[in-house]
Amino acid sequence: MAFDVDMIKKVYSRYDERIAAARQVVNKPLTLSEKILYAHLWDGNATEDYKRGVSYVDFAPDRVAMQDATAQMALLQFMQAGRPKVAVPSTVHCDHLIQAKEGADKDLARAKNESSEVFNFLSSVSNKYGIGFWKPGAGIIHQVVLENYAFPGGMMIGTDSHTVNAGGLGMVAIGVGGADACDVMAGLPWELKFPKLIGVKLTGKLSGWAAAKDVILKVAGILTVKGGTGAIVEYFGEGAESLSCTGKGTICNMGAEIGATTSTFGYDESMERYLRATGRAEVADAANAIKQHLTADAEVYANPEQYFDQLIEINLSELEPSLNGPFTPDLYTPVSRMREEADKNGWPLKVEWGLIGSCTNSSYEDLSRAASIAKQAVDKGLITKAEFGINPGSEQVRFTADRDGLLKTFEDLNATIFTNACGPCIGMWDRVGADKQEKNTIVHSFNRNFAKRADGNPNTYAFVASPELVAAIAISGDLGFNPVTDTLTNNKGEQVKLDPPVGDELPTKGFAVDDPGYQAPAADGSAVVVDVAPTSDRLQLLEPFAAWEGTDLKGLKLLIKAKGKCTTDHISMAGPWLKYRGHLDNISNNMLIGAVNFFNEKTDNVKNQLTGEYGPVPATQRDYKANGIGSIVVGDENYGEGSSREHAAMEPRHLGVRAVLVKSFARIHETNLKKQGMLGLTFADKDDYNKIQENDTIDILGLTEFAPGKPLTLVLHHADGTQEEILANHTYNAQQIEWFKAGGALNIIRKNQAK
Ligand code: MIC
Ligand code: SF4
Repeated sequence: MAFDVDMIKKVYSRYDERIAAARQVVNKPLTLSEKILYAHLWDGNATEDYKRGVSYVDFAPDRVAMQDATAQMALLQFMQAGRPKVAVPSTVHCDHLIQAKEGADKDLARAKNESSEVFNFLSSVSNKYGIGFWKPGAGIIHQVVLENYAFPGGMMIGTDSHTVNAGGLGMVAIGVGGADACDVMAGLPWELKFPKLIGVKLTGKLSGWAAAKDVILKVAGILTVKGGTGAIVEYFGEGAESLSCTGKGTICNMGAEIGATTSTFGYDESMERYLRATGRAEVADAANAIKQHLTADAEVYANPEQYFDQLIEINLSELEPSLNGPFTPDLYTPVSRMREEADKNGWPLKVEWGLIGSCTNSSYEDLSRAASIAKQAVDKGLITKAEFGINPGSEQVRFTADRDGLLKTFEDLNATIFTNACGPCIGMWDRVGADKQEKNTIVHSFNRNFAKRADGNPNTYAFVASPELVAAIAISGDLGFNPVTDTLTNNKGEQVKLDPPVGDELPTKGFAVDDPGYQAPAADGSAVVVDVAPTSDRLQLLEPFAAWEGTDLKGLKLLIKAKGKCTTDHISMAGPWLKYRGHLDNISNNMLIGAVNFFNEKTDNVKNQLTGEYGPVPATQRDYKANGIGSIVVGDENYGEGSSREHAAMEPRHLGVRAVLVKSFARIHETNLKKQGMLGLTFADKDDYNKIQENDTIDILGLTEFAPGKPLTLVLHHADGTQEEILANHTYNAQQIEWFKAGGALNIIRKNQAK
């Protein structure tokens, strides 16, 4: 699997010098996040004290990770860059394209067959360009990365928002769009606005039913889905040290749900134990040698309020197990209040499914703690009320859990063991009856619970919880069940109580695996041919987007004014659409079909201003395109929250949308728009959102003087002949303005490469 110990040692060998240089410029004690950031400056030693939340900085990440659903677009772009090999160690993981239905073996065989074209493409591109390839069934990207590649003090980017999971092993790991990954693989710097820093001080120690998951569920409740935007969340304190490494991963993983750039923890013994248990003693030794740099300066943690932009304190000893949901991951309800809340809000109490898995919670520890609950159900004669599905995080976890009897315990409850893959977490779930769209409740240990996400049913109420709580609630079949206080009736009619979960942080007999599912790339890949059939409906080579025409944009039609939450799942739905992730034209047929039209409250139903008729968003936009007319999309707060999928930016670009104007953006999506040469703008006055009318034609003025910090003017031509002017802000820096002018960042790389 070749984790690159030499690369890691090289990174460590420059830490002394880099940190000394950072101290000079920053001139105060350093947080861990700053240490890692300053140790990864593209230009070497720091010469400037970067302003948090303001300065754009070029970084040199150590690694790139990609998953199958986003790697296709990332690698199609990389193929256009004209490089023979990736410039930094990179991996591809096949995990998103495997549907959960009957159980691991059958599901995997079916997926391999259905998506063979895509898997073969990814395998041959990887082989050609020096990328490590993890086959379907090898596991979920973030679990595999944590087990094999993440290392304390490293910097990684990945084409998936949950790349942040690797913060559990003390990395600064950040989710990006494929175009960013393509830059780094092409040997270019990676740019990021220097993040703000949120400190989370953990005191006390978890006990009883409380789990690491409950820490982040609580933080999400406090910060909401937007609260982490533009910030790195740094966890510290005795409580942090008491958590396992994979537990820390869970906490960092769901940092994506609060919009945080990433989250991280200082290097400690739990990380050392994990490194050694996963065959990386050499990395642990190397990390021990520079330990002082892999955590913040003591002064920072002694007086955190002076060094973080915001500080949160959580006492683990008082933490209650909880569930977040439905429909948004920040709606926090402690388990003791769930029955009351569910009654009040009309959430169905009967639980139909309990799902354990996803990159958030599929470690050995997670399975062992949940299994301890499952075992009690069997031993105490309880009949499980809900159905159970398990997705182990990696083949190594699965093999070991199988050897240790954990999977058998779940099977005794009639659980279905699905493939080591994302499965239901990304809508790859053939759930029987979901098409009937009945109102129902499921509980899962995943991270996201947006409407329709797991099974496509808008009436599925999904709640996020720790695996052990999911197990308990699935056994009881009752969303209001509180295992801390409540009893259940067993098959003899007796009242029994579940004891709190117990589990092993790491397998006592060590990890084992037969075939981890890894394929190393060819040493010299120059002869490897990558085939993309021109007739394929799954893959399509990319054509460069057209450059900006050099004038203001006039006469843009309003395509849609989206109302309320508009995540990347609303803009470019996953589930059944995942199969078109390598075919830009085909996947564009899902563009914005989940967004709610402000004017009629319907999804995928907008007015075509040319015909006056209402129709699907993609078809309407294709009509504008065919008529050579540009359009504009208007949105609400935190537009594009959720995933890193750049299809949400490329589809509008491909279909001729010229600008996206919103109240606020989620970071990755905003960057994705910029990279693809789109205009991503925000209302200077958020109330101007109300001025946008259904029949508006809009001009964007000021583009010929497009400059950093300078707002653009929009003229709204209303149907009644009146017009209004509003101001739109943007965050484009000089470089990003060049991307816009060139028609996309890739056009610049391609040009430079040809020189
Ligand atoms: C997700 O959890 O939504 C995904 C699928 O993993 C995405 C990436 C994608 O859209 O492929 C993410 O989180 O970035
Ligand atoms: Fe896969 Fe779900 Fe994790 Fe995304 S959040 S990487 S879909 S398991």
